[in-house]
Amino acid sequence: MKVRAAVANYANEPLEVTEVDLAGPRKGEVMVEIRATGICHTDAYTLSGRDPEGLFPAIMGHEGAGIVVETGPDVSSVAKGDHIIPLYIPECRQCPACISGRTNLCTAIRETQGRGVMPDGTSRFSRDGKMIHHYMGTSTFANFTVLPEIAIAKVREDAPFDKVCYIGCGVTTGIGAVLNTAKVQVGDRVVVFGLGGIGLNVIQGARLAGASMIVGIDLNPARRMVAEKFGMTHFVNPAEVRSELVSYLIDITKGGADFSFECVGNVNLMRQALECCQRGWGTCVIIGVAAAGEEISTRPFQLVTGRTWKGTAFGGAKSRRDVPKIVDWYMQGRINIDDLITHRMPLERINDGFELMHKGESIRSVVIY
Ligand code: NAD
Ligand code: AHE
Ligand code: ZN
Repeated sequence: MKVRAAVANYANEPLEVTEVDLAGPRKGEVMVEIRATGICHTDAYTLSGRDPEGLFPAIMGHEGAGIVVETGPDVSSVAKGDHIIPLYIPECRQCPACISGRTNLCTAIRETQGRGVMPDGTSRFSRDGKMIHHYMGTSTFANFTVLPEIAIAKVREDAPFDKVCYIGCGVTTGIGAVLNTAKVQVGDRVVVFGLGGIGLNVIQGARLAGASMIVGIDLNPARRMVAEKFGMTHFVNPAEVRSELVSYLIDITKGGADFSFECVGNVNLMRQALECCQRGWGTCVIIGVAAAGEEISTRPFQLVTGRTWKGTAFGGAKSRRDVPKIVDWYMQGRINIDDLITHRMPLERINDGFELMHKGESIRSVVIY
């Protein structure tokens, strides 16, 4: 069938909004009508050409919400009409990673996902007979997409698509990093580098966890007000700090952070985020994605003296289990998504969404189909 999509033809070029062909779901697959999708910085990263797994042409997007329109053979966990959120980290519940109980990084389809194809090695998207790659197994920048059944979370039907799409990446990543990966405790001191679509969700996660001090760091002064609304207690603009940033942070946290979070993707900040942690036990959680070739470094003494560096993908969330729960939290008013969605646009204006992100004017832009 013909569907409308924003195609990434080449790195560093605007997406082309056009009609493409989408083949129906095969065994274990589901066709979904995407109703809304957020634009995450990771989409911009891959479009920049710096992602070693970036393939072109591709249909990007990984923060969607929609409705099941057709199921392929052997699909049993979802049915036509179900409201769903696509999952770029699936949960097969059978692979060694899933059954380990130690990680959310399901390995069932990771290899084919990275090659931009469905688990059987082929693509459902094409144009003029030439294949177009899937992206992160989700391709939500199309009004219809095909997903493996294990990459779908069924959610309640009263949840608005244009808000809960953000749970498909940013909300879960930020809140999950605090609750699942760091396990922040009541009274902890938290430092957050980068107050964008992810960092502001880390802030709201830290407030949920009962952190006593939440320091937010951003070069963009406009982030201060919204971050305060989400629970930030102290704002730091590195451009205005007269002393060395790490010493300044250790000073204001009275010894260092119990937990710090890097939400930018900048390896220099990753080092600062580790080094501002409390001697003896402080943990730095890396969320930001840096390109292949980038490396993090620190004096090993930083680790010898009890600091820990760790990372998280999708906030450590077990996707099919946890995403419906986070949708419930939103519907119960326990978390705020509405104030982070600053811009809405039709697919035809998706390139404006990327521009707003690069200019620091948006927190999340959401494309409404
Ligand atoms: P964003 O563009 O919305 O936010 C980035 C923020 O960092 C902006 O507010 C910007 O002003 C700030 N910033 C930039 N340089 C800075 C500096 N030197 N010092 C302080 N602040 C600075 O991006 P986002 O959508 O929040 O994504 C953030 C990062 O998280 C990206 O690298 C993205 O790829 C990554 N990410 C990772 C996961 C994961 O599962 N690990 C999930 C989603 C996104
Ligand atoms: N292809 C990229 C991978 C970047 C990456 O780490 N992605 C995160 C999700 S970011 C969502 O906005 C992730 O899920 N990582 C786990 C995984 O298996 O990829 C690169 O840089 O190589
Ligand atoms: Zn994302």
